[in-house]
Amino acid sequence: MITLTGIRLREIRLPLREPFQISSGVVSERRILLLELTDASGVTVWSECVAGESPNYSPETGDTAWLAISEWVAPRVLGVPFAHPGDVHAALDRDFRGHYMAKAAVEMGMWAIAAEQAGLPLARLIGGTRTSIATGISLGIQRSPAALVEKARGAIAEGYRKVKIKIMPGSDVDFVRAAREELGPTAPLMADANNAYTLDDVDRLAALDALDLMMIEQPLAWDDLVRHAELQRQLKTPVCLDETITSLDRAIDMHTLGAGRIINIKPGRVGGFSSSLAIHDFCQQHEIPVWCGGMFESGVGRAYNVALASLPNFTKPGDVSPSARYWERDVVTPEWTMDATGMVQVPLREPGIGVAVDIDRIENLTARTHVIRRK
Ligand code: OSB
Ligand code: MG
Repeated sequence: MITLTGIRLREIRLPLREPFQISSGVVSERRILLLELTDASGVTVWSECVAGESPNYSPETGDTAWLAISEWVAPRVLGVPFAHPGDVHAALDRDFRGHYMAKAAVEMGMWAIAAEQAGLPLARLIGGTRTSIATGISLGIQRSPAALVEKARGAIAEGYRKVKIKIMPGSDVDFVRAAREELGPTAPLMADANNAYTLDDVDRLAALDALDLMMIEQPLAWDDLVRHAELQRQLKTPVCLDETITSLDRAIDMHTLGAGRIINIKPGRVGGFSSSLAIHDFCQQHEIPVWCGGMFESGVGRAYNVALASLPNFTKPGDVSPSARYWERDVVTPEWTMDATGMVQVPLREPGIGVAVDIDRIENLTARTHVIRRK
């Protein structure tokens, strides 16, 4: 039984080692929302809300999530007994539209509480079978093709099993072609446009189609399925959807319409673990590969991504890079590391998420906190 007695919201500021540019914006310092959830059994867990600094990826931001958790999510769960964390999604879905990242932060924490109560690693509680997960890197838009080639070459030398190249009009075909030519025909390359194109750009996207990419992620609008289906009919490269897939129903729609052949699952984007598991299972039944996306999470959010990526149908490398790719120093111990073959270990030694927060460091980084108790 899970019965939350309190939620502490906290915003920390964590500077990235280098600014990260995608087609829709740039970020150099993360404003990260961390949660501490306390259960009536005495268990306290940490979770993370993946909403960004501005609404350029999804309509949510850390500020909207702060409001949504305080005003609408917390009152629905505080003091309410849940027999299973799988029941939380429905309670947060009923007559409550959107705010998936806000909901996910709480829902996922409740899975971690269940893991602690069951004495199981989170990965095993949710049915994960892997002991390590394959890792890729997401490279922001660079100044020049040469600068991109240098970064991509370094990433492959470090062991990364997938190199995702952010693209936008003006920084696309020449950049990706340079990487393909310099790194060779078998280098595991893909591109992510974060909605930078329309169907008027089919020629540009067709030029990418000739570069043997593993996939092209979310080329068209953030909430589009119909045009992606039209595009997929014209490309041999699989289209992978990210922004568009916010629920199991959207994953089914993608399959029905032929709008893509691969899904990037980010548990925050789809409202949490129940929804992620449902999408995972649907995709497994329909032979649609999935992989775990990233939102530049701290080591706390990363723990949930690693657990999720240990499920069997996560067959492509995830954007689940080690701590040092993002931060001078992470907020958890141990930090997340990757071996020379591009694998991250799934923590299986202890119950729960498998990392501890460095509370002194977090206190130093904290910009604001807010404690919510049952009214
Ligand atoms: O589109 O996958 C994306 C980061 C922020 C917002 C959107 C995206 C990303 C990434 C980062 O690609 C991946 C990572 O966390 O390493
Ligand atoms: Mg993406």
